[in-house]
Amino acid sequence: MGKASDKMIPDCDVIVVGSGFAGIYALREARRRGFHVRGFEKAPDVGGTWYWNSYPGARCDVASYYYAYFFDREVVRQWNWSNVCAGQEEIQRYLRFAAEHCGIVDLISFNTTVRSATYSDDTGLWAVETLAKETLAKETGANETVLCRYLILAIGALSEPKTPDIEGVQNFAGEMYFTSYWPKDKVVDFRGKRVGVIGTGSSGVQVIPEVAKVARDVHVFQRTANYVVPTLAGPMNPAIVSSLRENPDAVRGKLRQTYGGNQPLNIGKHRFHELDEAGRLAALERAWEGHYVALAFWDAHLPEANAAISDFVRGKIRELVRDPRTAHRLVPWDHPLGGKRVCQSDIYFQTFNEPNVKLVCLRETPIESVTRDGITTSAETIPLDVIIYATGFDAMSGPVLAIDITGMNGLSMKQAWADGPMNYLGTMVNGFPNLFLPSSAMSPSVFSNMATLAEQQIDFIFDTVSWLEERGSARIHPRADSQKRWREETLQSAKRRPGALTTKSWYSGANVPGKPRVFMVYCGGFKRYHDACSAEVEGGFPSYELLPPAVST
Ligand code: NA7
Repeated sequence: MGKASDKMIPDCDVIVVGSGFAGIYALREARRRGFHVRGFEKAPDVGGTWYWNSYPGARCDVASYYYAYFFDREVVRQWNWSNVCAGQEEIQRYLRFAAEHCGIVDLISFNTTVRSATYSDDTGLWAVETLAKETLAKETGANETVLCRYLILAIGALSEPKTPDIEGVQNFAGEMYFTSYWPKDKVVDFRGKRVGVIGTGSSGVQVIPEVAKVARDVHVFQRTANYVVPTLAGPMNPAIVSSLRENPDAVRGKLRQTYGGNQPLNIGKHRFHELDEAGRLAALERAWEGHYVALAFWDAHLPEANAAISDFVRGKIRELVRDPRTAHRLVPWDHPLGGKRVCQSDIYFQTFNEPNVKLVCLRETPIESVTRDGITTSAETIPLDVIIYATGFDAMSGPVLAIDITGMNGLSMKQAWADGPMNYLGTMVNGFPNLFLPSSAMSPSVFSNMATLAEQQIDFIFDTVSWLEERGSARIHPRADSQKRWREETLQSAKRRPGALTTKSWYSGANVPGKPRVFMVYCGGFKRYHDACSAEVEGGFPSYELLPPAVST
C-alpha cells in the first residue's frame, strides 16, 4: 500500500499524467465537466512524444488535415498547418497552442515524473507518487504524493525508449544521441563528422538523409530492411481546410466511422481482381506517383493485393539505388508491406547513392560491440565520432510498466501483465479500478490516427466517469472474462491483417528481448472499436464490475 493510503480525503478528483494529444484533451475535459484536476508531465513543456522526438527530419506520416483536434471549433479555425505532413516542431507548437487555448497549462506540474501509483482497497483512492526533476538525479525520493479518485495515464504508446541491446554502448567516447530523446539544450552539429546510425525504422529513415547532407560520412547499421514509400508532404489544399472548418463536429463524427480514424487523401479506385496484369501495374505506378502506393487498390488489405504492392515497392528500391548490391540489401524480403510500420520518405533510398553513405548489413555482419572509438562488426571496426540510436521503443505496454502500479489486493501491474498486457477496450484493467490507460495496448492505437483515438478514448473515459458519478462515486473495473474476450478478439483481428502475426515487430513485443509476445494492436478498425465503446456506455457497462463505495469513504 502507498504511504498515504490511510488518508481518506482525495487531493483532487482526477490526475492526468502526460500532456500529448490525449493528456491535453483529458485535462480540458476534466475541467469542463467540473472536476478538480491536476496534471503531471516529465518534460518542461507539453507535447509528449512530439516533445522528445525532435531529431532532424522528424515528421508526421498522417496528413495534418486530420492529425489534429476537432473538439474545439476555434482550435480548428485559428490554426494553419504549413504542410500536409507537419514536422515535429510545428506539431509541438500546435499542441502548445491548443493547451493554451483550453487554459489547461497551469494545471500541469512540468519536469515531474510519476514514479508510482498505488490503489487503496480501504479508501478507493489512488496515491500518485511524483519525483520532480531536481530530485531525479539524486534519487532522494518522492517530493509529492497526491490522492485522486480517477487516474488517467495519458503517457503514450511510444514513449518508453528501448534500451539498446548492444554490447559496450557506454564505452563509446564520442557523441551519442537517441532519436527518442533528442537534446533540447544544443544544436547537434554533424558537419565534418563520422556518424553511425543504428536502426532503419521510421525514425532512422527520417534522420539518415538529414545527417548525410552534412556529415563527412554516414554508416547506416541496418538489421531489417524496411518498406519506405513516398511521403504525403506538400502544400495544404485550401478547399479541404475550409471544409473542415465549416463543421468540425461533423468531421469528428465521420472520422470515428472510418477504419483508421482518418480520411485517406487518395486510394486506388479499382479492386485488385477487377484488373489484369497491365491494369494492376498502371494502378501501382499511379499510386506511387500520387504518394498512396500502400492503398493502390480499393481492397489493398487482401493478401494477394498486399503481395503485389510489396513486390512493386521492392522493384522501386532496385530502381532508386544505383549500386545493385546495396539495393539488394535494402530490399525487405522477410515480411510483407505493413508487417512493420511502413516508413515514408522521398529521399531515403537516394541517400545511398551519395559517396559519403555506406550501408552495413547486420544480417551479414552483426555488431559485436560498441567500442571507445566506434563500432566493431564481425567483419570490421568502423571509427566514428557520433552514434545515433534510432532503435525504437518498448511500445504500448512499456510506458505503463515503467510506472510502479499497484491495484486491488496488492496486485502489481507487472504481475497482472506477466504474460503480456490484458485490458478491456484498451483502456481499463481488471483489478485496477478507476485507472484509465488511453493509447496503450489493445486499441486501434498505431494502426489508426492517434489524434482521433485520443479524443475518442478520452470521451469514452469521461463517459465512464460521468456514469459513475451519477451513481454516487462508485468504482469500476472490467471483469476478467471481458478482457480475456477482448484479447482474443484483438488476436483474431490481427489474423486478417497481412504480416501482422508472421512479422517480428514492436506490435507484438518482438523488438524487446524477453518481452512476452502478444499482438498489441486491435486491427478490427476504428469504427468497430468505437461502436464497442459506445455499446458499453449505452448498455450500462455490461462488461464491467461496479464496486461499492470503499468502506472508509
Ligand atoms: P522502430 O520502428 O522500432 O525501429 C527501430 C529500428 O532499430 C529497427 O530498424 C530495428 O531493427 C533497429 N534495432 C533495434 N535494436 C537494434 C539492435 N540491437 N541492433 C540493430 N538494430 C536494432 O522505431 P522507430 O523509432 O524508428 O519508429 C517507431 C515509431 O515511431 C514509428 O513506427 C512511428 O509510428 C513513430 P529490427 O527491425 O528490429 O530488426
